[in-house]
Amino acid sequence: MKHMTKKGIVLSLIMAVAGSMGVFASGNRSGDGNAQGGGERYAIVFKSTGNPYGERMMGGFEAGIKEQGFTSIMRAPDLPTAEAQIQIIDQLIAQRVSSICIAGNDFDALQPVLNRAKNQGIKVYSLDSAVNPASRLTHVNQADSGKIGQTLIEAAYDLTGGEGEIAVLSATSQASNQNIWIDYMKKELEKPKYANLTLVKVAYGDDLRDKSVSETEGLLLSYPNLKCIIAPTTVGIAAAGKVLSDRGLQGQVFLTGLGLPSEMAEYIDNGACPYMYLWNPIDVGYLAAYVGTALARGTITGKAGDQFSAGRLGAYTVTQASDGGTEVLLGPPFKFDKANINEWKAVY
Ligand code: RAM
Repeated sequence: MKHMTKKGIVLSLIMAVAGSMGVFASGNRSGDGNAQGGGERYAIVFKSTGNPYGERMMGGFEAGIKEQGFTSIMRAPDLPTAEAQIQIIDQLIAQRVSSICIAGNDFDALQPVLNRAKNQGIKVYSLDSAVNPASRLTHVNQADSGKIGQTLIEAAYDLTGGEGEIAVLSATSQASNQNIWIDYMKKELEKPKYANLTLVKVAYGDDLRDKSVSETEGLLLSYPNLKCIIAPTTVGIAAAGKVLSDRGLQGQVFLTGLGLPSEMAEYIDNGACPYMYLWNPIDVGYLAAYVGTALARGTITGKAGDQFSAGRLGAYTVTQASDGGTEVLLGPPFKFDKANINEWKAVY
């Protein structure tokens, strides 16, 4: 895996240390790249502030822009809504940035403001949570969406012994990345192999810690026979890990999903979450930095087949995405369990 190289680990460690020092603590700030090299500004907009995953991704973006000699602008609204992102994008248009990379809080609702940006010559693309193909030149996808859905259902099958009630604890109901993954989970569940697994509920913790805790508590209350929670969000899985651990439910209700090793090590160690998956969020942001500059330079236009070089990650090709647009795919998801979590918890 690309993010398993030694060089990658060292760079990631540097990012992680910077993160733990609070360098990425605020979601609304300019990168410190004081425009050595032309003063072009490249913007990234995450879903909301206070999400350690988003902070690491923006940290990777900042590093990728800075090493090319440009300035990064990192923004995120306090709440994960499209309305709040529209305000931020309007401000970025006024700032005449070269590109806007957005983790969309809605697939369609940002289209008018993103078109305004496009009409000003700003290169618009998404990462993490895609906006619709008409609103973007391409999308930086963290991992194959179908594979994420399948892998998480296989995990639930394995953890439950193949039968019982399972639930999903998601982010917001409008998040396109979680919604695609959940669609693929449902498709996977239609296979005869999963006939004895029942998806009883999809709950939404909105990527807010407290809401994710109360939604987990609600699931446990409403479904006393619940055997597994799948949380395809780092905020949700950490909240669910805490609730299950506080209640001593290890071995009764299993947890899996997509989690940050640094936040989940405790719950992997204590058995609440036997294993989970993720990719390197720092690399997602770093790759996006190179997509932004390649679009601004005209090296790529965002059509399938376009090729570019992404610094330490090497060469990438733009490919067709399942939603009709195009994407740049980082790589496969990686499994974290007791055997490797201690190695990774310091990285991201
Ligand atoms: C959360 C966010 C993000 C997602 C990760 C897995 O932090 O919802 O969009 O990619 O989880």
